[in-house]
Amino acid sequence: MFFKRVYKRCLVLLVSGLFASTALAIPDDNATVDVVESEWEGEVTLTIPMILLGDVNGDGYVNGADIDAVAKHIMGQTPDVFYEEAANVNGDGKIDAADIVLIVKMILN
Ligand SMILES: [Ca+2]
Ligand SMILES: [Ca+2]
Repeated sequence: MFFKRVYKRCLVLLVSGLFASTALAIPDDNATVDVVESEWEGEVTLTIPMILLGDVNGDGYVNGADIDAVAKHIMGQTPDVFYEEAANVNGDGKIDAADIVLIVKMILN
């Protein structure tokens, strides 16, 4: 569900950048893209950024560095790279110790 939502949001944003005359719904689970008019023709290569839950620093791995980043975020510090959607592992809208617990479980499994 989470990946589907993120994927759709990224796709909608990319498509909206390609077509200037595109009518867009608000990107959410029910987002739709309607291309109203376009004179553009050609090939498109879409690079879809995917978010890996728990990979808070975006290096492709879930490990202690991600726990460190979440801990710093909770303590009010700003890590160099911090992906909030990846940090909110349980999807409750908050980034707190419960997410750290889940990241630890991901590492141990
Ligand atoms: Ca990481
Ligand atoms: Ca959370």
